[in-house]
Amino acid sequence: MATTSHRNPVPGELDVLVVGAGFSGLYSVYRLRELGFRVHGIDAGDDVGGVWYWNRYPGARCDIESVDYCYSFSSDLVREWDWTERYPAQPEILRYINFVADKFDLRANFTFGTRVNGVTWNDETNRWHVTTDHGDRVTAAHVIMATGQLAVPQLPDIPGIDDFAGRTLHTGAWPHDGVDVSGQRVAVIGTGSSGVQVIPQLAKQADHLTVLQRTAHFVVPAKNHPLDQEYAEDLKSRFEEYREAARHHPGGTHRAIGTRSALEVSEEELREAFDEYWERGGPDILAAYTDLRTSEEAAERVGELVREKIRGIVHDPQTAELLCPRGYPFGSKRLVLEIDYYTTYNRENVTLVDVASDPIERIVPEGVRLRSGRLVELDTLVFATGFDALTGALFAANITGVGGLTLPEAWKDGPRTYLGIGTHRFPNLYFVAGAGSPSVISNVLISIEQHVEWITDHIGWLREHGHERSEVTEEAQDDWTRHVFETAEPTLFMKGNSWYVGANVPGKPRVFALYLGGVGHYRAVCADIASRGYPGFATT
Ligand code: FAD
Ligand code: N01
Repeated sequence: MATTSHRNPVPGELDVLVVGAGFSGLYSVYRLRELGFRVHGIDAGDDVGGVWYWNRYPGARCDIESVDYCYSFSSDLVREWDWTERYPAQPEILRYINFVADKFDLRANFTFGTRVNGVTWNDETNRWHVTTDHGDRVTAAHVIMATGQLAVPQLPDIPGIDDFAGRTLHTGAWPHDGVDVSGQRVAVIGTGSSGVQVIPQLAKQADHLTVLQRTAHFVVPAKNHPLDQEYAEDLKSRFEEYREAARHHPGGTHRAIGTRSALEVSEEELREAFDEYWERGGPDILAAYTDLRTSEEAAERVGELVREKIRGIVHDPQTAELLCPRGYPFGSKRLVLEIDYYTTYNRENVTLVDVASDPIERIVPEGVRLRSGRLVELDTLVFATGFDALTGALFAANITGVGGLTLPEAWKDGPRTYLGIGTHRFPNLYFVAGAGSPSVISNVLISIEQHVEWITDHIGWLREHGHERSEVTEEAQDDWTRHVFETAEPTLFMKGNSWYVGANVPGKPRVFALYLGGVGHYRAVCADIASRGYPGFATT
């Protein structure tokens, strides 16, 4: 493990600088080092892990199965690592990432505890000039922004947020030495994936937990369980074949894809299927019918079945009704997986407060004051309020391209990319698994490996062909951005006020910027472009 006391120096001259030491950054550095490039990575965190380094709140866990949420590039790695649970918890994923970093000696090529705060293109030298908050100055031919999708915690715009006399925490920046809330009055704001995971854990410890809910999310059981070792061994014995199938699947998973509309099945048949999915756990119901992502009527049929389940679990009818999601279609926000979430509301020490009907007016030294005048007195206030997704970390890095154009200026109406990989007027700059690509709509690990391999192959190709510069053309970018929009437009995603459309960040353009054309299709498009000498990139 790295420690803050030792900081690897950042080389002044590089072929490639990688920003980020999560799954994307680690694999980028590994691959470029294998290809013989002078490569170095920088991360603001004090060690590897990315999301799994920062999100240490109790209950943090993956919603993709462990056997899928892992690298596939090394058969030794696949053989040597054993997952213990169906859905791995944060400590296990972080152990896995550490295992990878140790196995491939990746820390030697990273500087931690360092934030990149300036990335500026020099059009005369065809180089990026990068600065950090430690005063480092780096010149790099290429920069890979492996800065994640959900790396910048977002605090709500509530007046008085700094006035609170107790402790405030954000799930995305959880203290490394843990938090003991025994005997305390605690509140959580936010009931998305993070809130749903942290609430049951805090309820077990706190004297009293108040959940301040603005919108109830659709939540289905994870049905997590210890991983059957025979099953895991069997997968390992045919892992490449198993993974290859996922690489060409629309979601980068092994989810069965239904061929019928949810509107054409009888009530009885729908219920039977729904109950089966509920018992099995996981988000696979989303793919069970052809139109759950496109028809509000179809989505509502399933949405109502979720509400029925909630009413069956939560004892207090008023609380149950408040927990029933309404006002947006099932599936239009990320479907949340739960462990003990709904049953937590049957505990005596948990209160659900509807801050949609009685909004939070201000945070005061004693706690949270609602518009009605009600004061929720607190010792600890937890924000599970999400992230400035996709563009947050990129904009914060102060990237300036050709002619002094900044990335926030270039993307003022939303991200504009070619393949999600690059953007016009920012040559030799690459994004991993972000806007314009399947990203978090897929099993991100599949998407990360594909992107890193494509980007590093491209950099290798440029070297082979004696090119110094690769810039996305405006035409290719316009076409791709239009295509991304066309895949999103018919879906229900635009109907949910979620981070998917930037709704959680004031002033962010309302754009669904992820590519919904399918992981397999996307992969084929990228491979085709590479095989044809990278049309859409002006290379010189
Ligand atoms: P990250 O892991 O976000 O790493 C980016 C790194 O870049 C961070 O360490 C950050 O410190 C660093 N960084 C950013 N800006 C700078 C800068 N300017 N200077 C220096 N360093 C910088 N995806 C799934 O597919 N399934 C899941 O179940 C799932 N669960 C998730 C749970 C949580 C709590 C969160 C927040 C996300 C989850 N995701 C999930 C999405 C997750 O983002 C990806 O799965 C994956 O971990 C992303 O890896 P990454 O390396 O691309 O980015
Ligand atoms: O954040 P979110 P998250 N007053 O944006 C509420 C991944 N992830 O951290 O819906 C009151 O989803 C907001 O309410 P509303 C996953 O991709 C995965 O939970 O805007 N409430 C909402 O309830 C996920 O989608 C996993 O009305 C306020 C919540 O805060 C993504 O990360 C685990 C408010 C934010 O929900 C983000 O999830 C964790 C206010 N002023 C994260 N402002 C797993 O894999 C915001 N809210 C399991």
